[in-house]
Amino acid sequence: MINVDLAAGEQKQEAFLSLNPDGQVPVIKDGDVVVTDSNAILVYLSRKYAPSFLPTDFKLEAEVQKFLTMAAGEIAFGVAAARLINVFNAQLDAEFAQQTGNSALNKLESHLEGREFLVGDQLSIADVAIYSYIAHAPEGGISLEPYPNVRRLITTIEGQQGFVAMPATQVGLAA
Ligand SMILES: N[C@@H](CCC(=O)N[C@@H](CS)C(=O)NCC(=O)O)C(=O)O
Repeated sequence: MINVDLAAGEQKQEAFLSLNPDGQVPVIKDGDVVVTDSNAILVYLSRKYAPSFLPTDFKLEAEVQKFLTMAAGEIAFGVAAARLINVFNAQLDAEFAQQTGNSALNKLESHLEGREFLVGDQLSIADVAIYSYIAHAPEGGISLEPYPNVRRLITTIEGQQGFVAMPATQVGLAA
């Protein structure tokens, strides 16, 4: 694994741009194959190395896709944006981020009532896709206290064999 120093702008330098012209992490290189974008990476990795993480049943696969869209949409613009504002001082609309974040959490909370996982009866890339920003929502000032089903899913994911936590935020976290 190669860490990219975002604060120093390493992602906008030629070496990195040759892998991802968008100048954003994450990127994976698997042999000759380069894949950018977190959801694309999840699809690639599950198809190639962990097929049980992406069901082939049409209906379940469509369900998974719905949560990938949510991860790149409401979650990115909600809890993830709120964290960017709080931790990295990003110039984004804080009220919009809080509302969008809580709205997505409410949807997840209802969906998870009586379910262990987001899709079907086993872990899939839907759960992985929503995990990081949701688990770190409190860093954006969005409490997970009102969302017990969401907290249960986070605990389930963190209990999986091979789980690796995101490094603690190093910079600027408001006390
Ligand atoms: N849709 C992309 C978004 C990637 C993204 O926003 N990456 C952020 C870090 S989480 C980044 O590289 N920011 C640095 C920059 O844009 O310069 C994905 O899901 O991979």
